[in-house]
Amino acid sequence: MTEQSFVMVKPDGVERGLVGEIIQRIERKGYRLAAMKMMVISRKLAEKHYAEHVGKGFFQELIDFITSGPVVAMVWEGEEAVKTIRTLMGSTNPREAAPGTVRGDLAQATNFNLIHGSDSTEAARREIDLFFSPDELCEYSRSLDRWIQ
Ligand code: D4T
Repeated sequence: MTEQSFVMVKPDGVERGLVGEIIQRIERKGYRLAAMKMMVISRKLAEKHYAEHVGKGFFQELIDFITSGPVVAMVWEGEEAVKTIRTLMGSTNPREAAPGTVRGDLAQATNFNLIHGSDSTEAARREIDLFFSPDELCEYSRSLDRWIQ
C-alpha cells in the first residue's frame, strides 16, 4: 500500500555532513520525496514530536539534542514506506543496528542516531501534520515507478 512517512535527519547528521548520504539511500531505494525543509526545531515542537517519551530518563537530553541545531525534515512516499524506511534506518541503538543500514553503517550512540522515521502510519500522519502544512506537500507522478512498485 502507498504510504507517507515522516523522516528527519537529526542535528548530528547535518553537522556530520551526512544529509546527502541519508537522502540518497532512501531515494535510491525508490521512494518519492514529497516535501523537505531545513529548520531548527523549537522546544515546543520537539516536546510534541517526542510526547510519547515524556517522563523517561533521556527525555530532557533528547529535547536538548534535537533542538541543538538544524534538522532536515522530509516526507517520503511509496509502497510500505513506513516499515521499509525503518528497515533502512536500522535499530535505535546503532551498535546493534545491522550493517547496510544508516545507523549500522554510520553511527554508534543511541542518543546520536542520525535519523528519525515514523514507526506507524498513524505516527506518520501526526508527525507530517506537526511539521508541514498541506501546501508544502508536492504531488507528482514518476514514470519510473512502473519499474519499482
Ligand atoms: P526516533 O523516534 O528518533 O526515530 O527513534 P526510534 O523510534 O528508533 O527510537 P525511540 O522512539 O525509542 O527513541 C526516540 C529517540 O530517543 C533517543 N533515545 C532513545 C535515547 O537518547 N536514549 C534511549 O535510551 C532511547 C531508548 C533516540 C531516539
